[in-house]
Amino acid sequence: MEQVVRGGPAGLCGTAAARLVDLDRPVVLAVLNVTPDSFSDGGLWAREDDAVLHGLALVAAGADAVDVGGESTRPGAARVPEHEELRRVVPVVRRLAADGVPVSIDTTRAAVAAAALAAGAVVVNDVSGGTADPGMARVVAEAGCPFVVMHSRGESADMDRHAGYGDVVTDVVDELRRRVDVLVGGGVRPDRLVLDPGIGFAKTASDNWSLLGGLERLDALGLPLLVGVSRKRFLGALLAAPDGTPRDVEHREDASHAVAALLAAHGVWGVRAHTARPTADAVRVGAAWRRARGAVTEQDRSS
Ligand code: PMM
Repeated sequence: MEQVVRGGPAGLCGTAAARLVDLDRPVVLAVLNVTPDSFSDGGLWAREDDAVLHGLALVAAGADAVDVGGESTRPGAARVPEHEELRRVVPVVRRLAADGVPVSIDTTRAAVAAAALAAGAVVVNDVSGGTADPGMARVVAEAGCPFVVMHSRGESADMDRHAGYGDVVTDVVDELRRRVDVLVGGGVRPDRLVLDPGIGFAKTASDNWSLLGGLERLDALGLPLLVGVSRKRFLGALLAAPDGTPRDVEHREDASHAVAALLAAHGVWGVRAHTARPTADAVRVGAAWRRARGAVTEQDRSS
């Protein structure tokens, strides 16, 4: 029978992280933005206690890990100073990790990644794929932790200007391959890497769909994939009203869950999402679909 989930990254040590390996479905990485201005949950969890309670609630509802971010990456967002990002995320990471929650830190700064790892985070998720801070490779190499290398171009403030591709899948695959080479050259073990096509980052809606339709070509890079589509603009555009008004962020959930199921049916390693229970249900459906399809293919082969 086909494998349901492509092997995840190595280096997930400790009891909290042990929950992320050997699942029969993709990992659900739940978003916890400790920011006043993220595009869908900005301001909701900006207070430390609220953020911790929400993180625990996400895990209780079926998330496998929580991705804590202290800097909005929404297109056009301005950067926050490093000391402010540290102030936002470190106490939340520490308290969630102390409660046994596997925590991923969503940052492009090496110093924030290092502080979060010291506070108990077990994964580093960098939307710049290690390009924003030359110190990032060393931090993740020394920690030996899994590193999510997301594809993007430019910074949040100007990324929309960079959405120009020949063939978007070819370009993203090539750019990710180059990132992997640089990171491995910088001492990061290849088996620690997870790749992410960066849906919505320097990409048009049509680019995003091309990437989702072309995941096999990303699989060819031979590394586990994480994909985040939850509540993103391209879903708002897909679900637009007849007059062209995009569907508002709060009402993109069902579409987000539909894509999560399809991603699981494809066999990605992980899905990044704002909801826990419906996303966990969706990936279970997709994984069961994939198993059933594998079993049928197996029968066809042996008959
Ligand atoms: N998307 C956002 C932030 N961080 N990290 C990864 N690896 N992949 C993503 O698609 C991704 C990310 C933007 O969404 P948010 O503002 O809701 O967190």
